[in-house]
Amino acid sequence: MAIFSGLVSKVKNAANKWSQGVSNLFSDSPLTDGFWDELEERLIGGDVGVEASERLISDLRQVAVERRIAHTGELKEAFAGMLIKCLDEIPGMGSPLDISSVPSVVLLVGVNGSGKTTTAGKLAAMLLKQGRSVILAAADTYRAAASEQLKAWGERASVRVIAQSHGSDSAAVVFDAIQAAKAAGTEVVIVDTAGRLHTKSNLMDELAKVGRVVAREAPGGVGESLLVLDAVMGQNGFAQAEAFNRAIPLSGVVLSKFDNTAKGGIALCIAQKLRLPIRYIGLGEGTEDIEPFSPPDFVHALLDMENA
Ligand SMILES: Nc1nc2c(ncn2[C@@H]2O[C@H](COP(=O)(O)OP(=O)(O)OP(=O)(O)O)[C@@H](O)[C@H]2O)c(=O)[nH]1
Ligand SMILES: [Mg+2]
Repeated sequence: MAIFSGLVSKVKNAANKWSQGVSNLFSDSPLTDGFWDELEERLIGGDVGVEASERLISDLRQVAVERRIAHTGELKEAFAGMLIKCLDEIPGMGSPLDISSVPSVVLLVGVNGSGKTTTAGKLAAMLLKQGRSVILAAADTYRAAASEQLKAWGERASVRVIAQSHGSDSAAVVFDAIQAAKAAGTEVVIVDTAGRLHTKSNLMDELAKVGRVVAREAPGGVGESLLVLDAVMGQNGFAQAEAFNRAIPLSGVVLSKFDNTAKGGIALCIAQKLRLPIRYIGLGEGTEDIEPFSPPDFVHALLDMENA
């Protein structure tokens, strides 16, 4: 049953006081103006974003009038439905990796420390568990310890890691990895790229070059390019998305470190502002701490509701 799925229990554990605060607003209390003020404050305070919060509240007010609702608890179901709709209206929300061509290439991009290498390791382990063959490409050739870090993930998951020496061309590493995958018939190449500030144009050009190599060498081109966004950064992480999208068209977001944020509303804000699907959510530092993003499961966990 979906209610026991990893996402629900992990989000419930992680979803902290913020979501409890929102959830507790829906109770036996009479519906007063104070409820609307408090709901708005909590949504905006929880990183849902001003525009999305205002829209949600105006829609919910309409429901309250139409249905002549007297107690806040009667609005909870409708509110959950609105949150799910907000997320579901973005095409591809929660869809699994497209690994239809062999080899398929999955690029992980993002600013420094967002969780790319960890996500690469987790996704490799997840695909392996699904019976897929995987190669990891250590395209972070900047940071001295980067390929060692990826190799440790490779060892943990028993996945081959293609790396070159520190300072070498990251596009060359990706080229090598694709050739190795072709030679071995490996189904998926997961590319861990270097963290980069989206404002550094030379680094963004380098990413575009990696994209061109993948487009040329992989049969399906850039299958997936996922922006790994740190949930703790909240809306401060948004400026980067546009710049990354320009260097390499993004196919979605991995929302990492959700277990560390005190503001679970960021997922809704990503949907509204970035119009990019959240594909996976990171909920810890361990191999298994990644889950496909399911809007109904996520919202029901946030609002502490049973899944329908
Ligand atoms: N709690 C928690 N920690 C995470 C998660 N994902 C990554 N981390 C931690 O965040 C830190 C940075 O993760 P990395 O995977 O090295 O990030 P990165 O984007 O590869 O970093 P650079 O290569 O330096 O740009 C590490 O300490 C990870 O263990 C997550 O979902 N939850
Ligand atoms: Mg890294």
